[in-house]
Amino acid sequence: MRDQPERERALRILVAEDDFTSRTMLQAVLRKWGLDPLAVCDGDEAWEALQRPDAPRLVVLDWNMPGIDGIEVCRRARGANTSNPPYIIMLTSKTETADIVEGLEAGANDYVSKPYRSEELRARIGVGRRVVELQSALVEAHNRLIHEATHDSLTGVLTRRAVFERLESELIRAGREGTQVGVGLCDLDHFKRVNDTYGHQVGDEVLRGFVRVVQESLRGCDVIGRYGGEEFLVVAPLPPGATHKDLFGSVCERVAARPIETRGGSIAITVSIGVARAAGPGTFDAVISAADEAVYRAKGEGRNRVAHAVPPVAARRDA
Ligand code: GH3
Ligand code: MG
Ligand code: MG
Ligand code: MG
Repeated sequence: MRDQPERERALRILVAEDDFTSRTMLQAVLRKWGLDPLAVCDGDEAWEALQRPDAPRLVVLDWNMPGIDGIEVCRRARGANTSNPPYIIMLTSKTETADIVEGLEAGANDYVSKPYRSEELRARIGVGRRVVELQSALVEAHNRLIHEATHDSLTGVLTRRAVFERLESELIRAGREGTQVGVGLCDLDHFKRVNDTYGHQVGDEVLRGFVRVVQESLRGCDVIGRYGGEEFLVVAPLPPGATHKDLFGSVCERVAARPIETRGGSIAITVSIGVARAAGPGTFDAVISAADEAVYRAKGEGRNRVAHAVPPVAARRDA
């Protein structure tokens, strides 16, 4: 059941109605229309159901109920900060214009008076269904675009811009918390030779494989992004008193020990890593240049190694 596509599954709909007979009849009719009703008999239960991660997106809501009333449920649902708000149809015996206005102003999307005509309720639920489906599609497209804008299409790691933003915020946080952030600039050794020997496509496979191997060494709080070409930037927050020797040392060793399997065969690679530490706002440019200089040193000293910039970059007083 869980794997069934959304479209084929009966759409779930929350029915909040305290009157037993009305609730039972409504459930029966909703089922007949191919919906999957979840029935509750008071406002508190309705609000609780709406807060669940798998909350129904369509709601038929009575006004007068024990506990919080339907109007309050609407207000709370509208006040909640969610990208997927429910579509709420108030179904109530209150028929005055002032009631309708109050219901809509509290956040209901639609208002149907009791006794309702079944075909009208069905049509209004159809409208709600279209709105909910459109909204889901928009949220999905939005999330996909955000992912595409922040992730490198070849390797799946963060883009240069996204990893820079992460570094900037980690530096500010470290300054506030009195900790440090390490950056490891990882530059594949003699990568041009891989392309020259095996071709660009195999080179691409090697870049993807390299990222997978690096990710095995990273902790949950570390991130990796593509700095450019065959260069990657790891941002690694440091707890007080700790160093990055273990982290970047293990990245370097693991890369050297794990040839990448490609369509051109198994390709052994190595990486040179320049590591620098900093904390506080205003240290961004300096920490990147310090890591850059350290990579240069690692290359000069024979590649396949980690070089550390010392001392840590100090925060600018004016920042
Ligand atoms: P060094 O050890 O000094 O870093 O040598 P290197 O060959 O790695 O450095 P160099 O800067 O000379 O070459 C980097 C190569 O990386 C050249 C470029 O074609 C290749 N490259 C950059 N981006 C990509 C990519 O997306 N895919 C592939 N296949 N190759 C890339
Ligand atoms: Mg009631
Ligand atoms: Mg390079
Ligand atoms: Mg290189």
